[in-house]
Amino acid sequence: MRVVDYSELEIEDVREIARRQEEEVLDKIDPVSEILEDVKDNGDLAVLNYTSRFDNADLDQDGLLVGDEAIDNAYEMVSDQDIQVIRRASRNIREFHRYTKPSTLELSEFNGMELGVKATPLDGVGAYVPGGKAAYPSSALMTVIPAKVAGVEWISVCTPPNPDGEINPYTLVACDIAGADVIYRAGGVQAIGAMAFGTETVVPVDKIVGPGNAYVTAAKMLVRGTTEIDFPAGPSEVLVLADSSANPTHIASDILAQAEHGGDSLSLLATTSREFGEEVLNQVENLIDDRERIEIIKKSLEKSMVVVGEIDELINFSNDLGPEHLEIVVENPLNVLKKIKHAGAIFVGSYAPVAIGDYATGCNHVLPTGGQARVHSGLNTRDFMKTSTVQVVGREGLNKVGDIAKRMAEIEGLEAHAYSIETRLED
Ligand code: HSO
Ligand code: ZN
Repeated sequence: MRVVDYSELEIEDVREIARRQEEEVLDKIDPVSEILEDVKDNGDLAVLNYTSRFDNADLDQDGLLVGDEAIDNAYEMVSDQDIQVIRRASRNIREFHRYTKPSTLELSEFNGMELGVKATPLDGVGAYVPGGKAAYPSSALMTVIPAKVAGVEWISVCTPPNPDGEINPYTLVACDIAGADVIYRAGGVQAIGAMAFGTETVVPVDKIVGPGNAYVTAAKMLVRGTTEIDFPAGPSEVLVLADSSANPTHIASDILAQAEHGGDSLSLLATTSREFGEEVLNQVENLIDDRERIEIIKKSLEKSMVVVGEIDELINFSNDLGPEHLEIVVENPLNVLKKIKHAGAIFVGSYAPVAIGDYATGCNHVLPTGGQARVHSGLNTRDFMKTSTVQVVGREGLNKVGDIAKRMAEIEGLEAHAYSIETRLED
């Protein structure tokens, strides 16, 4: 991990850090489009072929669908305590998402009219839950529960099988507790294609959400148009903004936690104190040997960086970056929080490691990465809803604004528009 002064950084360096995933995703466009075309043309057969090629799992057509028996078996394989933990996590996620859900219909008075918005859920949503070597039951909770809370009628999950053709039992239990209607054994590009175009087995959906690798992200971008997607959620990243009041061991533990996600994940520390930054690096060295995923961590830390600067410079750095996760561990965190413009999820205080939000606070962990937090919010109930405007207009409202509409219509040469107002004004 290198230590740099903020003043040495060019804005281009910062942009490059933020956009590190862009090129990786763009590189995949050609192979990914070929797979998508194949799935579109050949349905289940294509999905099964790619499942065999990429996941080393030989399924037959019936194997694409997870049946009740497989779910019952999964419950048998997971201890009662762990089922309770998943239930508790899901309760917190449900509560937070209920609390932040937009109200269904809200009307207010404007110029003698009643105006407002009516929010309605999407009909069908597909959640992509990464799998393969690692299992992410938490991502099943984070995608399915907000959809359920939003009122989506049909929620499917695609997740890749292991070489035995099975899905991790924790993921299955989490999908079931979250309320998924159907689970498919399919991963990668073929899963995204199947949910977008539909196959003999996989029902097409209106929107696909969830994190994935560069292939999955490229596929989501390519099916846009056929179906909606959430946002690019690629390799994970954290920016820790800390001063010397923070505990260096805690900060080092968060850097290591971030790094274990994958060789392509990114951990950055921005600090007002060079000594503190160096102490965090010492702690990383001390702690790294005891970590199980040390090889992945080492790979990820190659790109990591400590940036030293004044607090306002570091806030600018963060805003230029738009990190997926931002930790604020300084003496007056609320002053810093006020100035933060772009970040997927913000963790405030020394007892708020990213991992607490990954699993347990109830906030969502599916977040925009690669600088996308500059324009996107993290996954939330609004992603599963859209709004219609509602305009209740009576005589009073018409009298107040009718003349505007009539004259604007005349200016635009739309005589029939003007007439539709006039005939009412004269009533
Ligand atoms: N930090 C990841 C989510 C996750 N962490 C899942 C552990 N499991 C992206 O926000
Ligand atoms: Zn994580």
